[in-house]
Amino acid sequence: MKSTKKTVTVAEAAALIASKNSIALFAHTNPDGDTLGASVALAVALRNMRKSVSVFCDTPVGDKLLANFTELGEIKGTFDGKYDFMIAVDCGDLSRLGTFSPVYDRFAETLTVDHHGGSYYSKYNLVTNYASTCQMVYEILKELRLTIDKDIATYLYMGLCTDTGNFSHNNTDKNAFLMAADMWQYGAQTEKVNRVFFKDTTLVETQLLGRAISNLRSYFDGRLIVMYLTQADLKEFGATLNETSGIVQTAINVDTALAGVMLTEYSPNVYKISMRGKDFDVRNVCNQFGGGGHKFASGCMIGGFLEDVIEKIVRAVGFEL
Ligand SMILES: [Mn+2]
Repeated sequence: MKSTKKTVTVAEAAALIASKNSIALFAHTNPDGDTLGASVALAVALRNMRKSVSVFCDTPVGDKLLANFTELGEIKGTFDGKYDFMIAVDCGDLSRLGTFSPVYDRFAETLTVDHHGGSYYSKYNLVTNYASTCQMVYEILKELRLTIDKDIATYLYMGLCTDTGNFSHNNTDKNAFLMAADMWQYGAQTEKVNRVFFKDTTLVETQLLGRAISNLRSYFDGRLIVMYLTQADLKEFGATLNETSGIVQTAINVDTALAGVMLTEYSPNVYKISMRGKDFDVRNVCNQFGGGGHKFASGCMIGGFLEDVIEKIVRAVGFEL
């Protein structure tokens, strides 16, 4: 716990960063394109200022990302060395730093750069409600008058593009499009970022999607769409649980759907449930089963035989529709 916590402006954050020599950056646990893009862009740019910078994340970056974006390979999973300054990038609260939370919390000189409008857990807090943390890093780099090369632009674009859902979520505003234009001008590999984050799938992921679609059921005139995969399905394709993560989107994409539900058999007769809502509060439903999340993107675990679990969900959703 920091005894004094203060809010800082972009200019103040930039001045703080400029005054330090060795800096540790922390991406959040289970990293997304924004935390990775923002921290690596900041690291590369600050090294051009002759600063010593390391990036830490408690979760390994996936092979697909590493193969396409080589600088992500520099991210370290264990803490090392001494630093003058620590920055938490895209972390709405201290727990988002995962296993690095204690080391960060014990250190005096810390700065949050985040857009979730969350808690103030650092000594200095640069917190906005921007669409992405990469937009905040862009402002810091401009303040420091650092050159933005094509790699930095690619990483900044990565977070902008992923946190706006490829410029489709309702957080996509004029500033997001203007920054995209700037990144394109600096040489960002926009097509590659789009392909890796929004198009590429593995063969197994596509096979699982096909099976889940053939298992699709519609209830309440299509207002609830349920899809599922059993352990036998996963085994048949030699798949792991995290290869099923995007499938729920197919359920909620049905135009009539207010709720989309994906059940994956996590262990025998235990189902991991992902729910998405359109103007329908799925968190409320997941809460009833001890889960939670966001209002329109939530999850829970339910034990039982497949048909019983589906029936429980249909009843709980039907009650709220
Ligand atoms: Mn973010």
